[in-house]
Amino acid sequence: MLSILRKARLKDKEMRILMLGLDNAGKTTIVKKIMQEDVNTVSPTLGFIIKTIEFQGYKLNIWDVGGQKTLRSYWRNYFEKTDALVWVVDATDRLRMDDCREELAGLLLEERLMGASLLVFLNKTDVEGCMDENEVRQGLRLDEIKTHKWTIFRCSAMTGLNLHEGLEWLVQDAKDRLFLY
Ligand SMILES: Nc1nc2c(ncn2[C@@H]2O[C@H](COP(=O)(O)OP(=O)(O)OP(=O)(O)O)[C@@H](O)[C@H]2O)c(=O)[nH]1
Ligand SMILES: [Mg+2]
Repeated sequence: MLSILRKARLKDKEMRILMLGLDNAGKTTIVKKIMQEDVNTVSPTLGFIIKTIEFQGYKLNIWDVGGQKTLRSYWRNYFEKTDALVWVVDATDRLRMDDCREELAGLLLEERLMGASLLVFLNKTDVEGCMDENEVRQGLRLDEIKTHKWTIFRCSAMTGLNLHEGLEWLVQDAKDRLFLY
């Protein structure tokens, strides 16, 4: 039933994208960059922000939710109807890799996120000495994920590197799914 509803929405070329990750990962900055807004005026998100963009004929509703530890228990309020999960990782934050992996693992167990594809954005890769894809792939144990279709893109909300490529993957994934079930 859920998959039928999801498919109907995808047919209408509309997607609901849930953007999560630890605080300070750069979620809001990524959304701002995509919207071509000023990226130098972000502050921590205390609730959530929804932004809608037209991308390659699709209407993408992006839900950007605050990631501070005290706010994470509210994440579950946003799971419903999610087509894709964007997990944003701070490539300079080696110290919180375990925290990052555990939070992601928890999300992947959520029944309401079962049909969602997973895009991991490895953000802040403009910073020298940051982690690369392989390090994070291992750190998050991405290769063990069998329940969700996933990919990882290194990106930068500052330079805009790979942000469009990431969205492109999401839209292509939505198109593929129209033929799948
Ligand atoms: N160098 C660099 N800094 C970044 C990048 N993206 C975000 N930042 C910085 O990281 C900090 C946190 O960015 P936010 O976008 O507020 O992070 P967030 O994930 O939305 O944080 P919460 O709302 O608390 O969950 C800010 O100081 C940004 O300027 C990036 O790609 N490169
Ligand atoms: Mg934010």
